[in-house]
Amino acid sequence: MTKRALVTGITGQDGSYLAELLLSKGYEVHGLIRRASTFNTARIDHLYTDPHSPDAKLFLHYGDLSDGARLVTLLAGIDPDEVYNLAAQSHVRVSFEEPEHTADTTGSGTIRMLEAVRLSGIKTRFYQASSSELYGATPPPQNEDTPFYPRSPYAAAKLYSYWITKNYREAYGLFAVNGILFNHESPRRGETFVTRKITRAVAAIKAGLQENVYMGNLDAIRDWGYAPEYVEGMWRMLQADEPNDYVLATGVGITVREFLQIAFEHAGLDWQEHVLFDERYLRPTEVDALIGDSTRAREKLGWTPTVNGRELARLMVDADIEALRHEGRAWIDKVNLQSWKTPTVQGSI
Ligand code: NAP
Ligand code: F7E
Repeated sequence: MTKRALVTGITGQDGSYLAELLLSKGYEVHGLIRRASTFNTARIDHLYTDPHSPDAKLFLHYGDLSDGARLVTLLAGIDPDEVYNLAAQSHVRVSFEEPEHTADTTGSGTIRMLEAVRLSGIKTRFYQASSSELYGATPPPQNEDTPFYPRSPYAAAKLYSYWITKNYREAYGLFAVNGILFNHESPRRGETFVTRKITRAVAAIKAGLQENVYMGNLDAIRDWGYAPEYVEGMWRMLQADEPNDYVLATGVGITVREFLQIAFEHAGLDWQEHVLFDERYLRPTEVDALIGDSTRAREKLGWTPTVNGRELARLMVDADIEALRHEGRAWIDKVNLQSWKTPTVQGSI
C-alpha cells in the first residue's frame, strides 16, 4: 500500500528536503502552498511532474494555516497517513516586527491543523516542527527534560504549539510528536538566516560584486546541523512504535564569529576585512547559546548526524560560489529586490 503524506511548508527549506525523502521512499506526497503573485515553488520545482501523468506522486494544494475550514476540507480529502506541520513564520528577528502574524501562523496555525485532524475524523500521525528556540535563556546542554524559557514572539508561539501538540496526544490519543530541532542549514536555507547570509556574501565578495557585509551579534553560539539529515529524523519519529518528543542536534556549538571565519577562510578571504556591524541585526532579546543533546534520538531512533557547523560553513560556501557562477548577477538581484534594493547581499533583517 502506498503511504500518503501531507506536508505544510513544503516550499521551505525543510519541506523541500522532506518531500524528496518521502518520494524516494515511495510515498504519495501532498503539499500545502500559499497563493502568491509570483511563483514560490523554486525549492520543489525539480520534484514536480504533471498531475495528469499516471506517474505523478507529488500534488500541491492551495491553502494557508490561517484558514481552518480549508485545512479540514484538505485533510478529509487527502486522508494522509502522516502529516508534517512545517509551515510557520520562521524568522526570529522578523517575529519582533510581526508578533501578531507570527502568533497566528506559528502558534494558532498548529491548533488549526490539529483541529482539522480531529474534526475530519481521519487516522493519521502528526509531526510538529518544534524548535530549540524554546530553550531560549536556559543554558546548554539542552535535551527533552530541559526547562523552556522563550526569548522571542517566535519562540513563544512555538511554545504554544509544543504544548498543544502534547495535549492532543494525551487528550485524544493522537500519534502526535514534537521534533525539537536545533538550527539546521543547507544551500537551500532562506537567504536572511545568518549562515546563508554569510555564505552568499562570501561568494559575492569573492566574485568582486560587493565589498562588505553588515552583521549583528557575533557572540551567539548555535548548534548547526545539515537539513537533509534532520528531515530523516522527522520521518523516523513518525515510524516509532510510540509517540514521543525528540531533540535533534549535533552536540557541537560554534559562535557566529567562528562560522564567519571558517566561511571566509574557505574562500581565501579574511573576514575582518569585510564584516561591519549594524545594530538593526540585533534582537531585543537574544538567545545566547544553544547546544543540543540528542541522546534520545540516537538511542531510540538510531538517528546520527554526520555534518556539524564547521563542515556546513565550507559546504555552503562551495554551493553559493557555484550558484553565483551559474546564475550570475541575477542571483544577487533576486534577494535585493526583497530588501529594498540594498546594493549588496545583506537581506533586510
Ligand atoms: P522556512 O524555510 O522559513 O519555510 C517555512 C514554510 O512555511 C514555507 O513553505 C512557507 O511558505 C510556509 N508558510 C509560512 N507561513 C504560512 C502560512 N500562513 N500558511 C501556510 N504556509 C506558510 O522554514 P524551515 O527552515 O524549512 O523550517 C521548517 C519548520 O521548522 C518551521 O516551522 C520552522 O519554524 C521550524 N524550525 C526550523 C529550524 C531550522 O533551523 N531550519 C529549527 C527548528 C524549527 P512560503 O514559501 O510561501 O513562504
Ligand atoms: O540567527 C545572530 C542572531 O536568524 C542565528 C530559525 O530557523 O533557528 C533559526 O533561528 C544567530 C542569532 O537563526 C546576524 O542574533 C548575527 O543569534 O540564523 P538566525 P535563529 O534566530 O537561531 C531556530 C532553531 C529556529 O527555530 C528558527 O526558525 O545569528 N546574527 N548577525 C544574525 N542573524 C541574522 N539572521 N542576521 C544577521 O545579520
